[in-house]
Amino acid sequence: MTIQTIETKPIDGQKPGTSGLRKKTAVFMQPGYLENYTQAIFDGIGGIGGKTLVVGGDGRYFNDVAIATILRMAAANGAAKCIVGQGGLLSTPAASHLIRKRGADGGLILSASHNPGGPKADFGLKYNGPNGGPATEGVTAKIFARTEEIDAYRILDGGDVDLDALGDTALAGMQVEIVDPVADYADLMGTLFDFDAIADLFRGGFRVCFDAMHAITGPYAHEILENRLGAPAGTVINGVPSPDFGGGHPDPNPVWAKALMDVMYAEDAPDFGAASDGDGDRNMIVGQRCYVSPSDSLALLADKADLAPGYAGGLAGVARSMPTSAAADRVAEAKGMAHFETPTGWKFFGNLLDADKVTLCGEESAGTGSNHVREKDGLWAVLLWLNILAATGKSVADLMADHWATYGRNYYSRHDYEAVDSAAANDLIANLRGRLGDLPGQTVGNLTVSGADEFSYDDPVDGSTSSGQGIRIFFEGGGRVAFRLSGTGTDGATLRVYLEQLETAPGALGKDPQEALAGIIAAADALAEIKVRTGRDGPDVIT
Ligand code: VG1
Ligand code: CO
Repeated sequence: MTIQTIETKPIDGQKPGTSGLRKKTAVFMQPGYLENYTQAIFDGIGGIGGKTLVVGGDGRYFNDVAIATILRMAAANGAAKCIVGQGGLLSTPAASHLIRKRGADGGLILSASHNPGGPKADFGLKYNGPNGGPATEGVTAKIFARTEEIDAYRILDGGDVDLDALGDTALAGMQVEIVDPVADYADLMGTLFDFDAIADLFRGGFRVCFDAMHAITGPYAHEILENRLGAPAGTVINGVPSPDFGGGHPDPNPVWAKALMDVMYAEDAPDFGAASDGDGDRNMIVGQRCYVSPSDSLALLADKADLAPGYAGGLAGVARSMPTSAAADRVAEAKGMAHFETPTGWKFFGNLLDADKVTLCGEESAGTGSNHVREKDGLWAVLLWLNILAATGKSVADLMADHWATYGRNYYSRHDYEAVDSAAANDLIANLRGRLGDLPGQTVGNLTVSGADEFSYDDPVDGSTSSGQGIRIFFEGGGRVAFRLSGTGTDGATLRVYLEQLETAPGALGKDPQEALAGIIAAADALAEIKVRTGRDGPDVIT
């Protein structure tokens, strides 16, 4: 095998978004596309000579072929070692854990997360740093800059690694270690949670339905829930990862996980339901006829995490992304904990976690996690919920009712307008931006605007500023709407409209969120002219 230096030219549009580079699979499969981006990552992080990298993905179409290319490039660029999940598989949180556990210099995670997979769907690649977390904006800016000036990439002219064979092998001068993708992660979960108490819960007949959505969490959930905790076989459904996720959309929300919602709202529903996404970092929590919004889930976990052994000493603080509801803030304030509001994307939590300013983090998009890794973690959230259910003996519905009675309820919903014309979406945001100064004091329907701004984040740890992170409009009485454009989509623009209304009156805590938010929803449309500007009658997806 010899090292080849292949001449290349910059390819337009290789700019990482909210979480790495995501494109149509066919785009990623174009000659040189993956190679250019991979070389730009290696160059952008200052070269990989002598370094150790973790490599793995969610198993979607092109995962194995892409890993073979990445390994040949890593060897040609002088890496000392690659640690690869067997079969090329690693969930995003398991990859984060492996980077940290092995003291690796970073990792490459192949996934487009909740986006569908397959030859006609999406593929993605992201770089995580030595702390196990997604590259910070400073690093992604360097990677992007390299994509714009790249003139060559290095790759071995051959050499394949059997991704299925556990153990050590070599590729040219680079060591390759194929590891069990599940074992280390499952062991970590055992150190955080009271597995005996959860196993007792199962022995007592407590029934769970976990929908792996044909994606990466299948093997993890089988091992942890069924093998280690003793839940009956069949607890995990859709548990075998497939390259196109069974033709489905592996996004754990009431729309795309409707089959699970139907199970959980049936007469004979199990006690607890959950689902995870393509790469295993998201979670949906649903009790018997009781869907828990991700923002509420974060708040409840922040309130009760100390019931689990890993968090028995209490939490340093809690962070949420800007669009996430303020429910977690209310818990933090009541408990005297620090709380932070960051831009969308897990990369913004890394510094806060590294500096021990927070222990728990969450996003409204079904992401929750803690300082145990530097990614959000779907199964972790499920296990923390199970630990809390075991410790309290209460149902999900009772826990939520108690929570709202104590802290009030932040009614919440997100309305997504997908594949909108990009120019129209950008104009909508620009129009709002231009009017921010005039909005305070204006009335819309029976709501009065109390404040409006464009969210900008000053990182308290490294002093960096991230501006342009979404438009926020606040109303008197605890209402809010936020607008931003997705950074993970691959078709036109996706407009996300985040709607929230605080309610504290004891008799008004059990409403349907869409009804409770009707005034905010109408105000959002009136202020942003959503229907007129997008040409849509209503959102494509409501979560
Ligand atoms: C979305 C979510 C965001 C999440 C990101 C990556 O980003 O809104 O909260 O961090 O996906 O999650 P955007 O830019 O489309 O709104 V994952 O599970 O897709 O890696
Ligand atoms: Co994901």
